[in-house]
Parts: sequence; structure tokens; C-alpha cells
Amino acid sequence: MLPPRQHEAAPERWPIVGEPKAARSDASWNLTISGLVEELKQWSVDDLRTLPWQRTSIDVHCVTRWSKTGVDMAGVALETVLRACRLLPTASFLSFIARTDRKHHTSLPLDEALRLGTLLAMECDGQPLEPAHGGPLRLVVPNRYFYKSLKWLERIEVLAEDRPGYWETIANHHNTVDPWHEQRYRESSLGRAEVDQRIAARDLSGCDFSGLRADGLDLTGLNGRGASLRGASLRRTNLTGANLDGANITNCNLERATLRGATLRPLGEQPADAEGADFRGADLRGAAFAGVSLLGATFCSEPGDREVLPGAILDATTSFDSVALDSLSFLPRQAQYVRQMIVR
Ligand SMILES: Nc1nc2c(c(=O)[nH]1)N[C@H]1C(S)=C(S)[C@@H](COP(=O)(O)O)O[C@H]1N2
Ligand SMILES: [Mo]
Repeated sequence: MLPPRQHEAAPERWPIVGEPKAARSDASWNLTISGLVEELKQWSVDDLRTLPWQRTSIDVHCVTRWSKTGVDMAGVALETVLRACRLLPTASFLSFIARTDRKHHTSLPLDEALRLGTLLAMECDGQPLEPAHGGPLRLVVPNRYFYKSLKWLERIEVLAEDRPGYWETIANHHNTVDPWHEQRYRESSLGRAEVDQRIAARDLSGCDFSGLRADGLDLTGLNGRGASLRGASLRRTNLTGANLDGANITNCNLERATLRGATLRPLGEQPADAEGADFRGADLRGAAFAGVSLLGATFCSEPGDREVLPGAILDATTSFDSVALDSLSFLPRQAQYVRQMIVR
């Protein structure tokens, strides 16, 4: 069984999400554990391989609504390496840091990381973990959205207070992230008065409106250029002619919305992002999708959906470029539905 609003990706397909690779370096790969420890420790990947080995079968649940069930991960339990460092009594949070250009990081409360059976994974389905998926060493946090599973793990800092991670800070990702409770995003920090004013002016451009609730509103001609509408609820909303170029509508609920003539194209260098958006029942005639990722987005219901809705209305006036169409291929039923509708 999958958590709410998740769908199984095509077998043999495993999308790469976020950073594509580790930082270039000639230094050998070590894992360092520092912070509130009695003993600062460092292991090479070969050292790690001599520690007790653990296998876990996990279900990957990406926040953008694709899942990949029954992935066999193997490596060393986080608990094993933490125990070797002897944590100080004040240790409460863990910050996991990657060897990448932006030193990507994420965090977990210590007790939760242990309770979830967090793994330092080096193998996947019996093979060395591929570099593109975080090899030689990645964190695997079962039963959490996959953004907690940091690729290219290089350092763990043991802390007294939480240090929220990259996605949690810049993209409003939820910090607790239980997929069974759909904890995908926090709401934007904008005040209600400002939100109401921007809605009345139909201008959301360039601002963060994550988690916005605007079901059923008339937002005809909306200027949403470069807006962030992650996780927004726009069911039955009238977005005729809306300009969503460069906007981030990841996981937006657009069920039965009207998007006639709306555009989701790049804004300068910045492509729009519609991963995990729900377009079921939406009117997309005349809409234009270009350069936008639709990974995990839905246009028709999938088997197992709790609520079955009619498919989106698309026809020959709806345009998709090859980037947009290719990004749909991870959910084959969606790709097939869209292709079949737009040739009509
Ligand atoms: N270092 C690093 N780890 C990361 C990310 C990233 O951008 N950099 N993205 C996270 C997100 S959002 C997801 S969904 C998963 C994707 O893992 P995959 O590319 O192996 O599917 O990695 C997570 N770990
Ligand atoms: Mo993600």
C-alpha cells in the first residue's frame, strides 16, 4: 500500500532528483562524525564495510508523488557508528552534510533517526550504489519523504539544537515529513492580509505562496511569474490565461481548475516546475507547457487513488515540448493519457 497521493514509478526507472553529482575531488571518501561526541571519529568507506552489515527493504516516497517500492538497501546502521563515537548527554539532533558543491544538508532528531532504522547505504539491490544516486555512501531514512535521504554523505554533526536542511530552509519542505500524514510542505510565512491583497490584485509574481489555499477563486489572467505555489490548493480555481512562467507549482492541487490558455514556460533561465501537480479534471485547452518538469504530476486517476476524478481536458491546442513530455514518462499511465489526448 502506498501513502496518500503517491504513485508507483515505472519499474526499472529511478528518477534523479536534486543535485546530480558529488563535488569533484581526488581525496578518498571518508565519513566524519563530529560535534557532541566523546570521540571524534572518521571512517573510510572501506572501514565502514568491515562494520556489521545490515539489509533493509525500503519504499522510496518522493515528495513529488512518485514512489518506488521494495528497494533493497544495504550498509551499516547509523546506530552502529554513533555508538562508536559515544554521544554526549546533550546530543539531540543530527545534521547530515554532503560532499557536493553546495554542501547540501538535512537533519533529523537523534531519537527519531534511530527509531526509524536509518541506514548508511553503500549497496542497492545487491550492487554498489550508483554515483548518481548518492554512491559511494548515502543516508537512507525509511518511512520519510526521500529528501531526508541525503546523497553523498560525508559528515555527520551531532548537535543540541536542530539545524534545518537545504530543502527545509529554501523550499519550505516540512521538517517532520511523514508521508503517511502527507507532511510535504510548511506554509509560507506571508501574513494573511498581504496574501489577500496580492490575490485581489491577481499578482503573485516572484513571491513565496507555498501552501496557499485559493480553491474556487476567480484568478483569471493571474500574474504568477516566478511565484512559488508549492503545495497550494487551487481546486476549481479559474486560472484562465494565467502566466505561470518560471513558477514553482510543485504538488499544487489543480483538480478541476480552469487553465485555458495558461502558460508554464521558462522565465529567462528559470524553468517552471510542476512536479507532483495534480491536474485531474482541469481544463488545459490552449495551455502551453515548455521546459517544465512534470515528474510525478497527474492528469488522470491512477489505480488505487482514493478519489477517482475525470481526466484533464486536453486537446490539440494544448502544447507540450519534449522536456515536458519526457518528464512524464516515469508514470507511464500519465504519459500515455496526455499523448493520446493531445493528438485528438
Ligand atoms: N546531496 C543531496 N542529497 C539529496 C538531494 C540533493 O539535492 N542533494 N535531494 C534529495 C531529494 S529532494 C530526493 S527526492 C532524493 C532523490 O534521490 P535520488 O536522486 O537517488 O532519487 O535525494 C535527496 N538527497
Ligand atoms: Mo525530493
